[in-house]
Amino acid sequence: MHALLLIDIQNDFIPGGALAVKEGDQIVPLANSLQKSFKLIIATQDWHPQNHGSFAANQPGKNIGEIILLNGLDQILWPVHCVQNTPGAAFHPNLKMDKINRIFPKGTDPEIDSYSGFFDNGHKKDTGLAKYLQQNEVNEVSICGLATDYCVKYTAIDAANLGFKTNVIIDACRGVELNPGDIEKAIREMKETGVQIIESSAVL
Ligand code: VGL
Ligand code: ZN
Repeated sequence: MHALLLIDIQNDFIPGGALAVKEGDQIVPLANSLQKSFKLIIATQDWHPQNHGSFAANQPGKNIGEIILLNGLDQILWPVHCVQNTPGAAFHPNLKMDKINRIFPKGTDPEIDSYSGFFDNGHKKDTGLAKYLQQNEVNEVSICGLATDYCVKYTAIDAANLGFKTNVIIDACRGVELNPGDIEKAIREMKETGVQIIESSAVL
C-alpha cells in the first residue's frame, strides 16, 4: 500500500496566517488532485496548546527566530501559531477533506515541539502514525505540504528511517526559508537519508 501524507496544510502556514509560508496556498490545488492517485490519505495537523514552549510570546525577553534550549533541545522560537481549536489551526478551506482517512495532531505537549508527523523532536513520544501505516500494510509514502524545511523534512526523514520507501512531491511543498538556502539544504538532507524527491507529474 502506498499512502499520501499531507503535512500541515493549515491556515497559519498560508499567506495571511501567523507563520505564513511564501506561496503556501499554491500547493492546495495540487494536494487535492494528488488525492485521486491514492487509496490511503493521511493529514498531519500542527496542534499546539496556547502555552506551547516554542512560542516566543511564552519565553519572556525572547524574540521570534531566537534559538533557546527547551528541555535540553535547541528550539527556534516561532510566532504563536496553530493553537488548538482556533481558525489558524484549521485546514485550508479549499483542502479536500472527504477522502482523508485519518488526521494525526502533533505538537500537543507544551514542553517539546514536534516537526515530524511521527515523533516529537526528542524522539521520545510517537503520534501513532507509524503503527497506523503498518496496520494498513503501507510500504511506501509520498509526502507533500508545509513546510519543506521543517515539518515535511522531519516527517520524510523519519519515514525513510522507519523503513518506508519515501517520496517527497517537491512541487507540492513550500518552505519557510528562515535563512537563504534552507530549502536546498533540507532537500539535500532528505536525499542523504534515502528520500526520493519527485514531481507531482510523476504521480498524476
Ligand atoms: C512548522 C514551524 C513550527 C511546520 C510547524 O509545519 O513546518 N514549522 N511549527
Ligand atoms: Zn508548530
